[in-house]
Amino acid sequence: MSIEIPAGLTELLQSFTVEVLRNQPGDLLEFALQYFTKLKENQSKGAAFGHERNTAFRPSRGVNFADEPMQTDSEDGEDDEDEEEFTAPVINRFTRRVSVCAEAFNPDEDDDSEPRVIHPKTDEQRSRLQEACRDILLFKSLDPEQMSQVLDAMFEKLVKAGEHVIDQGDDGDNFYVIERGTYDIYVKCEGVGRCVGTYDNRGSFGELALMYNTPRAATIIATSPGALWGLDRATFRRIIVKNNAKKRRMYEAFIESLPFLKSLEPSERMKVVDVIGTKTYNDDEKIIAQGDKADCFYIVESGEVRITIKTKSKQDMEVNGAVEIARCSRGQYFGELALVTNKPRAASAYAVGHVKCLVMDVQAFERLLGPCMDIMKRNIATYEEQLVALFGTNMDISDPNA
Ligand code: 1OR
Ligand code: 1OR
Repeated sequence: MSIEIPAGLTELLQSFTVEVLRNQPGDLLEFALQYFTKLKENQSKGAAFGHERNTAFRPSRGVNFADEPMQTDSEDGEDDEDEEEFTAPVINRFTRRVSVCAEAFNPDEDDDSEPRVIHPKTDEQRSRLQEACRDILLFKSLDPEQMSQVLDAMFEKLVKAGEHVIDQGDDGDNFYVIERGTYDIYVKCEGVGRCVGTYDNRGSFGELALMYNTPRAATIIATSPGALWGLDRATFRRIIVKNNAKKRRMYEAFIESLPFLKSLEPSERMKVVDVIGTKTYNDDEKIIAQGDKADCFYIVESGEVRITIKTKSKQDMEVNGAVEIARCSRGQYFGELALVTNKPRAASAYAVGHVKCLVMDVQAFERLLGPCMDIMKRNIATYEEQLVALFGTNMDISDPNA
């Protein structure tokens, strides 16, 4: 006996799933009720099928993302695709944004006929911009032509202390690279905003809403006068999101194979790939300096990394007052300790030969690797035992300068 799948069932459930992923509703049943009611209404009006454009479904207040009121009116009147609220989803086989998490980039969006965004800059501005973008992980795997288009499209934005650069729940307009200034990250939890992190004169934010077509996931408030470089949504999607599709193909299998990420769902592992950048180091180059403030987490892709620790007493095995305590090779990670303990780097890390690492910033580490924390903490607990085995004494590894 064969079971027949009714025509339209797959598309119906697929579109619904996409909207659930886009809106992340707290109450799934309520969301489903609204979604299908709206769909039925539009179908009765003859509008749902055969429509050319898939527009976003927006739930009404009460079941929206993170308890944040959705924007219900367009403040600036811009013609943005995501501002069409309460429009029923269009179900056809050309539906765009088929999966928000598994495939963020749709090649259909790679419209080379779109005019390039260019904000002219003085030489002085361009050199400041290049300096600010030097360590931006999302830009690390762009080719020179892509990077040059990104730099052309970026524009300077000065902010005052107290200014909200991004508000949680809004639609995403720009991605921002920090040139200077300090910023607080607030995330609403049961309606109450909580400061969950900060940016201190470096880094970037605002990529998530643009990558996944989701509302802004956090509020970013300047806590000092600052300067940012903005990159518009269209250019971000055309270049960065397209490049992420390539990154996924390159790193999917490797990330999949890492035992310490096994607690992550496949879609979460893909998000790890989306935010990582690659960095390469020459033989003996310093990757981490003991005692430094930490802002990154590393996974070795190729080569070997030597971990050393400064000691007070001179011993046979020491080189320049530092002793080798561990080596990390392909698939192993380092640099987690300072991020987990919120303390300075407990050891230094050096390249042995040519080394390539996948690098993640601290915000992404905290946002994405929560489920892997048990494994990492268990491993950290063994550091102390290994220390005792190595030196026959117990040292406080969390404060190397003590
Ligand atoms: P966006 O486009 O959603 C807000 O706009 C930005 O804040 C977001 O992109 C990130 O770039 C940035 N959770 C979500 N977004 C964060 C977080 C964050 N940190 C920075 N952003 N968490 C804090 C981790 C330190 C997780 C909180 C549960
Ligand atoms: P971090 O952020 O402190 C240095 O930057 C990294 O070296 C650290 O994270 C770990 O990922 C890695 N003690 C301290 N850090 C270690 C150790 C370690 N092994 C690797 N790292 N051990 C205790 C001895 C002092 C382990 C010795 C085998």
